[in-house]
Amino acid sequence: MNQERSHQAPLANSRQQNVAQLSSQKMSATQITAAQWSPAGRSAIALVRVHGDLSRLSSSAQQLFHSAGQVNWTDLPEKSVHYGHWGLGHAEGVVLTQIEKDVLEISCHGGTAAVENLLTSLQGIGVIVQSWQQQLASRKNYLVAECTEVLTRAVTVKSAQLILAHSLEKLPEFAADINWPADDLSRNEAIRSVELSLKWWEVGRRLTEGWVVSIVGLPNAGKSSLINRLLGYERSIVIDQPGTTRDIVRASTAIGGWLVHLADTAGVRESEDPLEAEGIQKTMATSGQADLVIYVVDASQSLQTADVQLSGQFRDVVVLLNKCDLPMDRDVLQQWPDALPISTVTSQGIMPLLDILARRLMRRGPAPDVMIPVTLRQQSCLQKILTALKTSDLDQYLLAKHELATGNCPN
Ligand SMILES: Nc1nc2c(ncn2[C@@H]2O[C@H](COP(=O)(O)OP(=O)(O)OP(=O)(O)O)[C@@H](O)[C@H]2O)c(=O)[nH]1
Ligand SMILES: [Mg+2]
Repeated sequence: MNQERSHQAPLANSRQQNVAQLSSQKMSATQITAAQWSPAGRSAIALVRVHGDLSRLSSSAQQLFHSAGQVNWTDLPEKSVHYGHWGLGHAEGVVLTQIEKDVLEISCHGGTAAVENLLTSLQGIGVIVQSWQQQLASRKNYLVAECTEVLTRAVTVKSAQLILAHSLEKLPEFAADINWPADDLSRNEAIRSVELSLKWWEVGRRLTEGWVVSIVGLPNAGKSSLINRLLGYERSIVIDQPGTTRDIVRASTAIGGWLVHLADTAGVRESEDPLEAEGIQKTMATSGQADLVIYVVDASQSLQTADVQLSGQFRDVVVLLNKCDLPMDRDVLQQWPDALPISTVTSQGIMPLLDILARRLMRRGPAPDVMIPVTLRQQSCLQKILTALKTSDLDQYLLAKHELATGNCPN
């Protein structure tokens, strides 16, 4: 395995194998494979896909499916649907759909046992059982399979739309075109296009990972009240006592159609209490790495030097003047004349805040022709293509394009 591939981002579910690992398991064209395409766990129905030329199975395989219409399941006509019973003994009611020549879908009861039985019986007649990602990768264009796998991890419609339009529909086409730019003009254009694409990697990786937004401020400013208001439920404890939140309280939501991981943190102050001090340390560490910090000021109190110092410490920060339902301090208003006044009690300012956050996370969408890398592997291949274009290295250009298209780095 090469360096790039060993740096692939981990997937949320251990059953979901990274497509990059799959190219090493090349299936021969004659092999027949089966995979569960519906999620594991409890459900009313499940779906197993069988890929390959079923007429190659031995004649004993025919006994596995007792069709109501007396058909032979290893030789079904394309686009036909058949009800019957699967297996010997206690037979399971199933529906077989021959989607296309070499693709058969078996719908069976959900849960673990029915699917296991089905897959075990298929294994018994020589079918190779795989994960759906393996099956997809061995059948489709490698890069298409990789982008499709990423697409399944998008949790918002907007993220899925970007992955579809800017990765799945752009990258395979770009990787397949191995023409070296004919002149300097087209080479410069290619360089610009790849450079632009690489800039979008920061967005590309967040389409599935999400953005981290940390809520920071002095004790009692209203940070926990704000996370609860943004989430729409009482995630964090709120009481009128400074130092309530100690550990970081995290929760995820969608803001403006983007996946956001909110972190409510411990109010920052000098503290003798080791537990609180530890919480404050965590606040600073988490917030230093966040994509965006929401800094909450209690505007009903007089101006605090600590607020001015602390709010200035973060790279990307949105300052909020909370408790605007109460009379606000004049010095506080003068200190942050452009800050958004909000109230977590009356919800004033919450909708404008959501708009501000959405715009800060994604200032503007990509132009229609931009390709967005969505895995570290894709980003690294594009980087190699860029270097090859800049150094006029045709061989490296072709190698990097080949690697992007196939997941294999030829030595
Ligand atoms: N009037 C008013 N009170 C608020 C508002 N937001 C929060 N509070 C009150 O302020 C107090 C502290 O709120 P929290 O949300 O616990 O504040 P915090 O910043 O999380 O405090 P720590 O966890 O101690 O750092 C509570 O009594 C809240 O009800 C607001 O917009 N207006
Ligand atoms: Mg709190």
